[in-house]
Amino acid sequence: MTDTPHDDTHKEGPSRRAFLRGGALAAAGVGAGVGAARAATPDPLITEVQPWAQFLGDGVDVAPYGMPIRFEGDVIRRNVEWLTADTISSINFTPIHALDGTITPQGCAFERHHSGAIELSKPDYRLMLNGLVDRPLVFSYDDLERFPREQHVYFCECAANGGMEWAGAQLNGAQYTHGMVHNMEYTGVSLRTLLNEAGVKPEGSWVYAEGADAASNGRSIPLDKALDDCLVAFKANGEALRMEHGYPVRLVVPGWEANMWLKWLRRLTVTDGPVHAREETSKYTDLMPDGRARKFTFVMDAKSVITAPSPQVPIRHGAGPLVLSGLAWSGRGRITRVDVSLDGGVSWQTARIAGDAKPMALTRFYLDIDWDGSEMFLQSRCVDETGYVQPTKDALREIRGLNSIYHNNGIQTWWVKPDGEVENVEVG
Ligand SMILES: Nc1nc2c(c(=O)[nH]1)N[C@H]1C(S)=C(S)[C@@H](COP(=O)(O)O)O[C@H]1N2
Ligand SMILES: [Mo]
Repeated sequence: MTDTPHDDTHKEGPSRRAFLRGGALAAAGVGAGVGAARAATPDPLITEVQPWAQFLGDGVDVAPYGMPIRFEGDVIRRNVEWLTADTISSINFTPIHALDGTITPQGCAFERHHSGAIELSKPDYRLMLNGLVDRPLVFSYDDLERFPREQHVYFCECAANGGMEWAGAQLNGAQYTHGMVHNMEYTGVSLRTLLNEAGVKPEGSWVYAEGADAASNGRSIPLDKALDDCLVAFKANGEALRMEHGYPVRLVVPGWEANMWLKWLRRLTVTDGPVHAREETSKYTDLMPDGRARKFTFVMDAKSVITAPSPQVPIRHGAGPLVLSGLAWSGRGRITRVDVSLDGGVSWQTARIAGDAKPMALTRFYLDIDWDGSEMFLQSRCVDETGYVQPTKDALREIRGLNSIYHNNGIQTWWVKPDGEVENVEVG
């Protein structure tokens, strides 16, 4: 799906004609503002020469590597103190409520470490590929740069994203309920290329991947997936990976839970089965009500959330034109449709998907409405190319009970109050 132009035929939104009329009236100096624009009244920001026009700005040598302007100082990763005992083995959250588009800047993309982020230089970097292969190999960073490269945009979502919401609405902000996700454009070498270089023996059926950090975070990946679309990546969003995202090299496992996306990738061992040597290998399971556990739930099911308005982004401008903006993604392919409800799932309207929906990547959607100022129960529900429809939280609980932590892709509800404040709630 692509962008549809915002025009008079779009029933739910403020009409373009209303905007134009508002502009014309304002220019003529009559009437109040119509639509989202305001009528022209004497305003010192228009009529007076401002300080920034009276002095010279910074020279080109002031910021060799630029940071966001200080007014955007709130758009940062945040952690929740009570969630973990320390910040070394912990997680923080992407400020998805404050971002737009689909690409997550590395500097505010969530981090999850089991033993802290490590500083590993390119000269010190080695990747070993061994196990059930014809030729065990070692690659330096420079070696990796000599293999044919690929570029893809993918989301990376921790299986625990939304994990605190199983028992009921808990954390008040899209950043906290859905912010264990980021979306970057990766450059790297196909894992298939490296595996073919080493020659996988016929008995090989899994690849055990380990990181260079103290925890190593060893994870087993089925060989089919390793040969399909996994990337050994060294650039994200055009520049080197940041330390916290695995500099200089990380494994990208498209659509699958983030714990398999090994950072500071150190070793790949081809095995004839999954390795359970480490406690973490069996950690990411979903405990069911009867005490049994779902295992190998690698794919991240389709999910969506309205990022604004949301608890951290209340409506400040009152009734009238309002842009509802959100993200949708699926580990099984492209997002084909997103529906938005203003009344807690009673009625639905189809949102606009912005740009091209890429497979296994964050997809931006918008719905332009004319808010009448009454309370709303905002929800979004996405559909992916397999036809899978994002379920309600209650539907998930019916199957999984309340013991789960991982893989909560249920529909989120935001209660928008008449004063514009927004709260995380559940309806039903
Ligand atoms: N080497 C290593 N890789 C790792 C981890 C780790 O602790 N060490 N954590 C995993 C988990 S659980 C997640 S959610 C993702 C987080 O990636 P990010 O920090 O780039 O967001 O990295 C994964 N890869
Ligand atoms: Mo994770």
